[in-house]
Amino acid sequence: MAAQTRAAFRYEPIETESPFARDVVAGLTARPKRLPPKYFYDEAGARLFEDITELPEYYPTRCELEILRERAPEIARFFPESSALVEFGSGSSKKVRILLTAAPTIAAYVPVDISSQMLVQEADELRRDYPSLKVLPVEADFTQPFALPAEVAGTAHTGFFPGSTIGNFEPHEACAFLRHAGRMLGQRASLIIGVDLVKDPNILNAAYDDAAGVTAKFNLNLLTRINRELDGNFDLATFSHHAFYNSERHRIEMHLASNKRQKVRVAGRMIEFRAGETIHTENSYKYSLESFAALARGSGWTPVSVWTDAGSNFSIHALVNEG
Ligand code: AVJ
Repeated sequence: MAAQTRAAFRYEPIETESPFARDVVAGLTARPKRLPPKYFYDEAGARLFEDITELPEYYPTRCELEILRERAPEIARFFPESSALVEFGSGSSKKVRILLTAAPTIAAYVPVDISSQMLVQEADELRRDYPSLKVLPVEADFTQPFALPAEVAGTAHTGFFPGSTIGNFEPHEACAFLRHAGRMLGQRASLIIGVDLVKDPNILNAAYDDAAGVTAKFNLNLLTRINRELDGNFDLATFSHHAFYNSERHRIEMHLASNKRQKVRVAGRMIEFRAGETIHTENSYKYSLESFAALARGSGWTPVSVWTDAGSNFSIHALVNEG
């Protein structure tokens, strides 16, 4: 087909495309097909995630907020005088506000997020509400190396990585991230990190396949984003959200399953789907208190405190970087 040949040549070679285009083409031409979960968070996706955090089935955010409210004074002891708090994947600032209020020792707050809209808006609101706090947002993909603002170079740093976002990494990637964070935050730095816990699979399955279908919309929004940004022609009505707990691997898996055999255009390539074939869009690893402490130790950190909510659904660990 002449039109299709022309279209294929119009596209840039894969090396010169955006990271999003490169990752999507690589993931959809791999077997099994996969897409990195960091791309969920365009403007619509970031909003859908905020809706997820309010679902009755999605316990992690509520449980983590419970721990933060209950334990803020104990957590605040990990923030040295005049220090900088660096938050990985800041999103909405609801959680960090609890810490900022409990710890006036924090002089600067460095939110790092891939979603620029939310980053700028939340930064403005924080400057209004905490007038003596330096708010220094960094728009970056924290799974890749990035630089901290020069303004905080001379000060002590504490990391804050809430939400169990660490669960999106494969265990070996989580280890690499923790090592990288340790180097960036410096010797003697602490890291306050939220980690979702292994539990009854029924509770886990419900949390990622809610009755209102918000998680399904969040998952499918990735295809809408590809259609818009990479000239895709995914028909969302022909894909369904699948989420289930993989108990051997201690992780929730999210997939998008093609309901039929079909071809889809993405960034000038044709991607073929078998009936029932899935795109693996997310893993959300669950840990025990011990398994996470062991991962932290193996990544150069020393676990010093851990807190859970009353129902033992979720944990927050305090790790210290002893160099
Ligand atoms: C933001 C990675 C912590 O794994 O629970 C929620 C994302 N995906 N529902 C999680 C998510 C589907 C969330 N994290």
